[in-house]
Amino acid sequence: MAFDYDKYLRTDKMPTLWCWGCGDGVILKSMIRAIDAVGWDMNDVCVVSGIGCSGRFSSYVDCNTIHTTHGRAIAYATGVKLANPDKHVIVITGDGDGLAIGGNHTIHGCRRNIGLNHILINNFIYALTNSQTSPTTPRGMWTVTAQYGNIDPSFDACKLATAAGATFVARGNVIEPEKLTKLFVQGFKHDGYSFFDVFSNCHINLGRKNKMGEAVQNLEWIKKRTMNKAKFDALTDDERAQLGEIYPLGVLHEDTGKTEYTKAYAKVIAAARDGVKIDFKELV
Ligand SMILES: Cc1ncc(C[n+]2csc(CCOP(=O)(O)OP(=O)(O)O)c2C)c(N)n1
Repeated sequence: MAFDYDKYLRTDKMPTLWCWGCGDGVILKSMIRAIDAVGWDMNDVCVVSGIGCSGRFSSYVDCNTIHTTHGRAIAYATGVKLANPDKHVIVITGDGDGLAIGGNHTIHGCRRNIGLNHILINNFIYALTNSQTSPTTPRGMWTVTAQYGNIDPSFDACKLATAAGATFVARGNVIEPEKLTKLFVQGFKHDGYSFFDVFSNCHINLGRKNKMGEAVQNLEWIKKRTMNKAKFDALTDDERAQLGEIYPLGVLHEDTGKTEYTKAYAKVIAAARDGVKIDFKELV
C-alpha cells in the first residue's frame, strides 16, 4: 500500500510554495516517513522552523508548529523542549538560518546537548531572498553578494556541531531519500542534540548562475561532492587532497554517554521546588 503522507500534512496548504524540483519536498517526505517509523503521535511532535524556503516546513506538517524569526528557531525550540521535555521537537533551518544569523544558537544548542532534532537544509545559498552568499557557499560560486565569485572559505557544519558538543551528527542528501529517512530514524531515537546536515538542491537560486540550472545537474554536483563515510575514511590524505572538497555521508558522530540537557534542568527544578542539592558529578 502506498504511504499515506496526507495523514501527516496540512493538505489545505498543498501544493507547496517550493519551486518545481526543490529538494525541500524530498526532505519533508523523508522526515514524515521517519516520524511514522519511530511511531510518534503527531500530538506529541512540535516542528519549529525559522525563515527561508526551509521555514515553510512548519506550515505544511499537521502537528504542533511554530514558524519563528530568522536565525532564532533553535532558541524557540529550546524553550519548547525545556517546558515539554517528554515531547519530540524537530527544528528546521536553512544554512543561512542555522549557520549565519543563527549560528550562535546552533553552537549553544549543541553545547548543552538539549534533545532537539535539528535538520539543517544545506542548499549552499540564501534561497528565499534570491542568492546571497551563505556560510556553506563554495568558493568561486556566483552569488548576488559575490558577483565576481565567492572568496569566503565555506565550512563543514558537521564538524562544527561535533566540536560544539552535539551527541548525534549525521550528513545525508536528497539524492538518497531512503538513507536520509534511516538517518532521521536513528537521530530521532537518540537522546540528546541530533544534528542532520542535509545537502539539497536549489537549482533556481544557486544553480542558474552556476552552470546547474536544472535540478538534475544540481543533484549531480552534490553527488560529486559527497561520499559514503566508510569509503571516505579509507582514503589517504593524498587521495582526499586530489578529490578536493568532499564530504562524508552517514552517521559521523554518536555519543550516548552525555547528559541530555532537560535531564540536568530537572535537577534545577528539584533544587528550586524541593531544596534537593544538585549533584554535579552526575552531569556528564
Ligand atoms: C532578521 C532578519 N534578517 C534577514 C531576513 C531576510 N531573510 C529572510 S530568509 C533569509 C535567508 C534564507 O536563507 P537560508 O536560511 O539558507 O534558507 P533557505 O531560503 O535557503 O531555505 C534572509 C536573509 C529576515 N527575514 N530577518
